[in-house]
Amino acid sequence: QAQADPLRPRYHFTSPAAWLNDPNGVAQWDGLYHLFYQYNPEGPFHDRIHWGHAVSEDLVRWRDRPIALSPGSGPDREGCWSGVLVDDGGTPTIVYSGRADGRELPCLAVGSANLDVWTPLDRPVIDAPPEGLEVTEFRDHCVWREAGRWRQLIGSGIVGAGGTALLYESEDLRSWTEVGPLVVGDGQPVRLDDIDWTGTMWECVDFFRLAPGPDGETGPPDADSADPHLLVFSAWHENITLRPFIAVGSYDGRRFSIDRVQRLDLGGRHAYAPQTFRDDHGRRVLWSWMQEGRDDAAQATAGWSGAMTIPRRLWLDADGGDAAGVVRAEPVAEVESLRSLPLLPLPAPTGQREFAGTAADVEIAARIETGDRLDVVLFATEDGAEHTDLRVHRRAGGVLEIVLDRESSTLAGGCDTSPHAGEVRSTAVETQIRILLDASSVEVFVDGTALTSRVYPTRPDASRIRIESRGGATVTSARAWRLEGTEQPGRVLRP
Ligand code: DQQ
Repeated sequence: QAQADPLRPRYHFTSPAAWLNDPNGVAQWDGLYHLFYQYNPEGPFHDRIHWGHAVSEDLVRWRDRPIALSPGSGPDREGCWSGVLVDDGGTPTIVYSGRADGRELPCLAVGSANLDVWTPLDRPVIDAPPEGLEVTEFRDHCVWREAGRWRQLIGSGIVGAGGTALLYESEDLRSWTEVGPLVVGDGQPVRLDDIDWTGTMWECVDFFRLAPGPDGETGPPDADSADPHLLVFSAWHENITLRPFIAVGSYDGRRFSIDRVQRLDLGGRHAYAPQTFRDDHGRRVLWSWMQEGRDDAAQATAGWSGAMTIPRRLWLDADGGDAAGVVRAEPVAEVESLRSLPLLPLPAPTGQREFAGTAADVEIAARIETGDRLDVVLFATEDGAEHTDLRVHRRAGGVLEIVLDRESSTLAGGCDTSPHAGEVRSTAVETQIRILLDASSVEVFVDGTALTSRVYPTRPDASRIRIESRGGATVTSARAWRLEGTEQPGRVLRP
């Protein structure tokens, strides 16, 4: 049934069935890519969370592996929440957040050589959040080696102040000493003035260094390096505001001074809980969870919930018109290996380009001067009853803005049809627009600014894609391909 579902993404990673949320333990091990993820095999809802697992040679075609972690009888008996995979001198090791009696407990599991079989310790590696600090939450991990020791960040928040990441140190990954909050200001543990990115906690913190430039060197945090350090976090505000951010700044081995914070994805909760890793090509690769935007009843009927974004390469553009640089994202090049048929133009009014596709890769280059606008209409029916509208326009003052208007994206009730919008920081004369469509997902990249969303067209003919120039916007090139699915039939996975 799941395979016939027209809204189930075809070439994006989804769990075999039921529920998927955060990417976990993203890594390359002996050349093979590993994706672990928050998984509930019992149904399409968040409950007792396991770790699902899949492997890939190329980041886009995946094979399921057995469930890696299941709630046990110890500190993870209520769930195995998000965490990371580290190489402990050749031994695969997972650091994750166990839950027991409503408490959040940092846990550790040791893996077999092929990363299929995991043995958790029967006790947490940290018993409680730091004393003397009133924390809101305490979970999710970033672990690296620095100056001959292990270091770890745990996502947290300080009551009355906002989200933070708590820094710890260890010799052996099993016993940890607190160093303090990584982000500090104004004499407060953490003082952040904009609730929009502060939240009440930072989930899924991820910290690394990245040199400026399209091929900038990247690696774990290193206080001896003068390269910019980047902190990825998902601002959580009592479960209401859920948005991923990335902060650029400097790191002195104890503290991170933020120069600038930017939204990591203009789609907010639809590209949540991002995690990155450095792969063997030296790329900083990012995954996020494409959360659903339809109600629980629709997810229950579908039998599945959640997908991963296409992995993205991050780079730091020092020329983005901002001293601290602009973090850019683009789909990894491997996605091009899924391209099959070029999508051919359909008859359309003059000045428009129209074709059909619901699993597609669209590349547009355009000149958009002040006051001009380029529209790309997606998932449109012939009669216009359903359509999702991407608008890229240059406002007075030269600022380029993207809007994804979902108001008419579906005739179904219970779907989130609010718009997404934001600015693109770019000085490029020609704007590069890339769109990846997949059944119910839309990923847009405008000069490296990402906007991820979900839409739920109901009509079988909601497959038209139309490029329309408004004002003097000129399309200099437009190409599109169908992308082949990678779904494996009959995937069933249970503990
Ligand atoms: N999801 C996990 C948590 C994390 C949250 C639980 C982010 O570890 O904080 O499934 O979506």
